[in-house]
Amino acid sequence: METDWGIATKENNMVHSAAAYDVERNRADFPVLSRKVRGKPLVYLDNAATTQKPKAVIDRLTEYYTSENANIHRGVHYLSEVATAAYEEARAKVQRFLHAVKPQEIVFVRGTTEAINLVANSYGRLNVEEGDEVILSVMEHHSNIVPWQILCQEKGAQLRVVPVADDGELILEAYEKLLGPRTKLVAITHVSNALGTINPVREIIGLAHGKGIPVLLDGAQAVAHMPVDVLALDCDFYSFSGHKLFGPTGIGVLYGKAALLDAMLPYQGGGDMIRSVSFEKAAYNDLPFKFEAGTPNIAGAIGLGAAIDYVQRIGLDRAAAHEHELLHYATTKLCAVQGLQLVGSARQKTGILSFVLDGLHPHDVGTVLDMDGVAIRAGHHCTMPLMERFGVPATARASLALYNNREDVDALVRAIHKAIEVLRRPT
Ligand code: C6P
Repeated sequence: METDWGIATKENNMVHSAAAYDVERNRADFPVLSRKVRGKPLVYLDNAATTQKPKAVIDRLTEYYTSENANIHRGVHYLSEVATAAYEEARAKVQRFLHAVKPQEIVFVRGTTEAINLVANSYGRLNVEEGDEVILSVMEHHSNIVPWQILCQEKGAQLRVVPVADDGELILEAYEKLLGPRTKLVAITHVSNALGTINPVREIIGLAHGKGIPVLLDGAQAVAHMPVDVLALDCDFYSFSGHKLFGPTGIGVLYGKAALLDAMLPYQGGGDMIRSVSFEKAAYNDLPFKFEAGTPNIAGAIGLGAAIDYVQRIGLDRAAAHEHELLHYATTKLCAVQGLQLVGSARQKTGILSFVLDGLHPHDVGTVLDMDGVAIRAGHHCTMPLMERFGVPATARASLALYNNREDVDALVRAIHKAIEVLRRPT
C-alpha cells in the first residue's frame, strides 16, 4: 500500500509481529536512555540531530572489532573474507530496506552531506552548464543548498527555489512553474528537519519526470520515521545518514539508479575505485565501488545493517503510527503554553516540534531545559534561509523517535514552563 506522500508499507518493512506497539520495551533496547543527566533522568528529544543506538547495534560493532576486523575487498585471508561478506551483506540490507533494484545502486558514503556532494560533483559537473537551473526548496538543509550553490557558481548556472507557505508546506503550483527547459535537476528534502513537513515527493517526482528532469531526495529525516520505497517513488537519487537511523555516525547511503550512476564519473580517486592504474590513465571499477575510494567505514556499514535489522523488527509503519500519536499529544500540550508559537504545522508531519517563546531566545530556553535533563536543539538547524522565511533567527526544536513516550513530552512541557519562569524573572 502506498500513499501520495511516498510512504510505502511493504513486506520488507513489516517483518515484526502483530503485537501491540510497546514503547517501554523499545526504550529498554537503548542503554543511554536509562542514564541520568545533571542528576535528572535523561529526556532525549534531539533525535533529528542524531538518534540513540540500540544495544543490538552497539553489540554488533563490538563483535566486529572483537572478532572480524580486517580490510575488505583486498585480503586473501580469512578475516578479510569475513569482513568483506559482512560489509556486502550490509549493502544488501540497505538495498532491501530502500527497495532498490540491486545492491550496485547502493553507495556507502559518510552521510547525507557526502551523498549530495557526490551527486553535485559528479552528476552535476557532467550535466549542468551555463544558464542551466537546479531547483531546491526554501526548507532545504545547508547540505542540500551549498553543494548546488558551489556547482552553479562554477558553471554559471542558477538555483531556483520553491517557496513555502506559512504552515510549512511547499507551494506546489510555484514548483510546477519553476520546472522549465533549463532545469537539470530537482533536489528536495523528503522531510524537513526544521519543520517536520513531509513533502509530497511522489507528486514532485511525477511533475519533474513529466519534463524529463531527474530528482534527488534528501531522506535524512525520513528513513527513521516511515518506510521508504525508492522504486515505487521512482526517485533518481536518495540519500540518508546512518546516525539518524539508530546506526553509527560516519556512515550514510547514496542510492542512485544504476543507469545514472553508471554514466557518472568518480567523485574521489584512490584505492578500491579502480580496475587498473598507470601514470597515463586509470580504468574505473564497477558500481558501486567506483564511488567508494579508499578504505570505507566498514564497521559503520555493518552497524548500519544491524540498525536496519532493528527497525525492521520494530516495524517502521508501527513506529510511524506511534510517533504520529505522540506528535498529536505534544502539539496539543505545546499549543496550550502561553506565548509559545509552533513553527511548522503542515498536514503531513513527522515528530518535529519547532517553537519560539515570546521574548525568549531559543538558546536560553535550550540551556534551561538541559538543566532538567531535557535534550533539545536550539538554533537555525542548518536551515538559515528557512529561518529567514519565517522571520526568526532560530527556534527551539524537540524531535521524536520510536522510543519517546508521553512522559518525555510531559517533562518537556514542565521544563518549558520552568524556563519561562526562570528567564522572565526580573534580575
Ligand atoms: N540535520 C539536524 O539537527 P549529515 O550531517 O550529513 O548526517 O546530515 C545532514 C542533513 C541533511 N539533510 C537534512 C534534512 C538533515 O536534517 C541533515 C542533518 C541535523 O537537523 C544536523 S544539522
